[in-house]
Amino acid sequence: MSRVHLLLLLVFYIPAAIASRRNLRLSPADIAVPDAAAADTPTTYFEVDRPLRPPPGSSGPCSTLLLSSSFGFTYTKPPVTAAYSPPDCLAAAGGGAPAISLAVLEWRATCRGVQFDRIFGVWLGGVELLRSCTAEPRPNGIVWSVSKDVTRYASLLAAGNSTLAVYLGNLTGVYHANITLHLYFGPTPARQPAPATAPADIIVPVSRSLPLNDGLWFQIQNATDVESASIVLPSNTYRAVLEVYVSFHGDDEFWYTHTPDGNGPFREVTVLVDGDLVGAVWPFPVIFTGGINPLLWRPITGIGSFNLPTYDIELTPFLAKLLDGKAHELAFAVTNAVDVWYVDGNLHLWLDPMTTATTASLVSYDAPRLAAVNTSHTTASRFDGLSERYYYHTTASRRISAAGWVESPSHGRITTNATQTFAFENTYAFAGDGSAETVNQTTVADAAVSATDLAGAVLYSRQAHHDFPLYVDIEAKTSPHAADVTYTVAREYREMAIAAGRWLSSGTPPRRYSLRDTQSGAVDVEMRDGNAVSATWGTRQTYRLEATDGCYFRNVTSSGYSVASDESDEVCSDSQEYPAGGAVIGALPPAEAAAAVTASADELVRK
Ligand SMILES: *[C@@H]1O[C@H](CO)[C@@H](O)[C@H](O)[C@H]1NC(C)=O
Ligand SMILES: *[C@@H]1O[C@H](CO)[C@@H](O)[C@H](O)[C@H]1NC(C)=O
Ligand SMILES: *[C@@H]1O[C@H](CO)[C@@H](O)[C@H](O)[C@H]1NC(C)=O
Ligand SMILES: *[C@@H]1O[C@H](CO)[C@@H](O)[C@H](O)[C@H]1NC(C)=O
Ligand SMILES: *[C@@H]1O[C@H](CO)[C@@H](O)[C@H](O)[C@H]1NC(C)=O
Ligand SMILES: *[C@@H]1O[C@H](CO)[C@@H](O)[C@H](O)[C@H]1NC(C)=O
Ligand SMILES: *[C@@H]1O[C@H](CO)[C@@H](O)[C@H](O)[C@H]1NC(C)=O
Ligand SMILES: CC(=O)N[C@H]1CO[C@H](CO)[C@@H](O)[C@@H]1O
Repeated sequence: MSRVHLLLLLVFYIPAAIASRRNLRLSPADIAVPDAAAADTPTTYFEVDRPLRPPPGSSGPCSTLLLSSSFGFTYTKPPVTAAYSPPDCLAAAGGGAPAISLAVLEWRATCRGVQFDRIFGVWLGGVELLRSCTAEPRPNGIVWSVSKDVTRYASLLAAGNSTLAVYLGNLTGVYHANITLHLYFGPTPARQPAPATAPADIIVPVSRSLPLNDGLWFQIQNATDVESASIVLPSNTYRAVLEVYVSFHGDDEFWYTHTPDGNGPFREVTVLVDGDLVGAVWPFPVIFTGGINPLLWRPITGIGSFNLPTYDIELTPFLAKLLDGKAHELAFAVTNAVDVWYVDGNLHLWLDPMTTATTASLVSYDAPRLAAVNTSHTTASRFDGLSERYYYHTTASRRISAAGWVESPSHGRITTNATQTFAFENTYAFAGDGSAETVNQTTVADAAVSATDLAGAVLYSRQAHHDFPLYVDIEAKTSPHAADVTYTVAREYREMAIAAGRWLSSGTPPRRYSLRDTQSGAVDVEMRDGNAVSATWGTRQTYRLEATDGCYFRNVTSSGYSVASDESDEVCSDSQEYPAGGAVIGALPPAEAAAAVTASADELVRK
């Protein structure tokens, strides 16, 4: 029996009792036939993202190759490392983090042959700089690159000698990769950065330390697994933000398809300080390059797959707990987790050089229990009187709110109030004969932070809204020796934020950021006698960013491996919505966000 046939049986025969897991992965061999008409030159894969532009008047780039390596035989081995020292041009530009106006980390790699997608991470001094997934190679090779804005790590890049570590566990092919740092320097003289809104003064890693095998991330294997690092904060800290990196693999790669007889489809990463919940991450469902059907991600890869999103949690209200000069446990857990989640974090800290110790107090803290509900039911004989349909509906919501003050000589007494609110809705349905399955999900995350002085004047405030609708549909039409399987995926990464306050340069309008990144794709696979004989596929992505620091629009469509249409510009049309002062507006309830995405998927399938 061929692998494809085995796969079809897995897809088509789904007894309800074990209905929690479906095979949403095809091996490279399963798509070898449709992929056989290979090009003679390497194919370029890409993720749609904004081009990175240095602020006007900047000089550079000054480019430094940090690491060049071939990743073969690397699975469960120690990460590849290289000694890092700040590039000479940084010292020439005045040294120190404030000289850097833009820092870009570029990963560029080639691979050929047959290889599953692999997750990898890049760390500098234990601080994660990039989490990414490799592209899946074709017989004649592929090439791809990722450029990430790493300006927020400026203090680390300038700090001194350190170790760069890259973990990429290869299984069958060799990846040749280069990592280059491009630095741009601000117009002279480097302006005095506004407190707390410029890159942090130091970054404390919340990850595993070298030497080790595997990545520096923690591996969270189940719902009771809690992984932590012991951290000590400088006692003159006046602001703390935890940046969290998250990816999900193995049995939880498609967590949104789990049914309540397994662990259900709801997941959240919780962050604990000495055992108390201080924040949460409700992640964007990144689909890796081998996910659902690998052809869907060629050549336009899935949103966030080459540059995984990270999530910020304001920890300033909790500084009272952390500023005693003693070690504290910063821990991660994943609600309902199944093996395995890779999670770690970077603690960004702002220090007051005028003192050796700030003082702080927690004013209020409110974190009601997670509200979560699963329901399920079965409907017999929908169209044909033969097939039963199983439906699962899950909702969840959470709020975490804390306020606290920090007093320091430079800034006086600052009261910070931080609130996170979340909502989640998932509908999962499948036909008992395996001929259809559908995921219709959305996650909404709102975060509000405000820092005020003793007189009540706003030093800094930020409201952010995230919306992650996801729709996946797999439909199979079978006859005795043939099958036609259609995979459809539609989703959106929506982010809106508005920031204001005295800590932003005075006189400038509030900083606004609005991104709508929508992707929909479909692949149609024709099977005969259990073998895939042909496949057609296409993807459309529209990316619309409007922000105070620049705009970008791109509309790209692919058909098979070719780009069918591609238009882009950097004109600001000011047509986006933003959260307005105080409250977040435009907060699409989960149901409406999911409906918007499924409407675009319907259009795609009909076409
Ligand atoms: C990496 O850099 C080396 C030296 O510049 C170059 O020969 C090689 O082609 C590069 N590899 C990739 C994957 O870009
Ligand atoms: C940092 O590394 C460079 C290059 O290896 C070396 O020349 C320099 O002495 C090191 N500096 C310190 C402070 O260790
Ligand atoms: C959960 O994972 C941890 C860490 O691997 C392990 O020690 C523990 O036994 C697991 N618990 C269950 C219930 O499987
Ligand atoms: C759904 O059911 C599972 C398994 O009983 C449970 O672990 C989970 O907490 C429930 N709720 C959600 C929202 O997933
Ligand atoms: C913090 O902000 C939340 C939401 O805006 C509000 O309900 C709460 O009263 C504030 N807490 C304090 C101590 O100001
Ligand atoms: C994107 O391009 C396609 C194909 O050219 C076109 O039909 C569609 O209207 C465009 N969408 C936007 C938002 O410009
Ligand atoms: C997806 O879910 C939303 C919210 O429950 C609903 O309005 C929409 O019709 C659903 N789409 C499909 C195709 O089921
Ligand atoms: C552990 C593992 O599978 N390593 C593979 C890495 O890539 C080389 C080259 O293809 C293989 O020979 C190794 O088996």
